[in-house]
Amino acid sequence: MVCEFRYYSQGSTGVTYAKTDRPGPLKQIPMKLTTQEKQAGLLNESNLNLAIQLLQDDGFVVIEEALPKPWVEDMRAVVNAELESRYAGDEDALDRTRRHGGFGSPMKMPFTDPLIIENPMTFQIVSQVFGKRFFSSLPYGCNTAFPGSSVQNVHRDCGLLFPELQVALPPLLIVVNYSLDEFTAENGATEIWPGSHHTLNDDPEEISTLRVGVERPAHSPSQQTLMPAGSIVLRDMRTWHRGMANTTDKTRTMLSLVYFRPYYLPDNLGVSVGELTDDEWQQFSDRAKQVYRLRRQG
Ligand SMILES: O=C(O)CCC(=O)C(=O)O
Repeated sequence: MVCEFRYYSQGSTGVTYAKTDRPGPLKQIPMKLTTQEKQAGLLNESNLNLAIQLLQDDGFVVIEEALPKPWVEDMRAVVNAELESRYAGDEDALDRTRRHGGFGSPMKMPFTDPLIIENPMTFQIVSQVFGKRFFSSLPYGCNTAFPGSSVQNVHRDCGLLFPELQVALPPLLIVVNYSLDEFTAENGATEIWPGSHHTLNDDPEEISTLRVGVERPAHSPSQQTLMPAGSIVLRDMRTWHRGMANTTDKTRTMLSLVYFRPYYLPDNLGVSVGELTDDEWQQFSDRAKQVYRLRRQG
């Protein structure tokens, strides 16, 4: 069977619509970087185009081992310590969320490391899809599947902008995940339904809860984001997905930042980042201040 996918390129930098014919249903193969790309921390032109095409055709793309290993190891240790203090003495909170948890990032290094908040590969892709004035907000989150986590309901993280139109539109929100652990079937790698970002629906319950009924996912192909630590996943937030069971005795974590198309954002919107010292404020680049619309207080 050959499925016809619509391929949106260039986003608000000049939308062109092209059609790609790809055999379906497909299992997406994670992208691998060249040595030069890893050294430069940037995608070459053909991989940039491929990443955009996969994101737009399948609703997600996995870029393997995009972050330096020693950096990932340091970050994992810091994040695990933060998770431990967040849930110390509060196991009930985890049980209420099927042992899927996380925290809001502190506004200081290493949480505000440019590799996270202005990752060059992420910014290459997002600025092509949304245009240069895309925005986001801090603090960002993280998704941790704790040992003993159970399978979540299949859901979208955002709905369709105009469900009544019954037309699949380009993306409005993209979530970017940075894996700090290897993601395996055993530790609960996220399950994703390729192409489901373009699935239309008129079920009011589904529209209001973002939960997808059991029937449609059961009859559509899905795959897990099996990937090494240090990989990047970009996902159109309409794409069906769910957190899975972690049957190991170690946590499985990814950092999660959400990027938005700039529409409807007042030009003068600013996000107060609380009282920061001069040093803390100066660690943010001008680009980070612009993307996160940061405003200093105090
Ligand atoms: O941690 C994951 O794999 C996905 C979690 C998720 O989708 C959620 O918590 O909404």
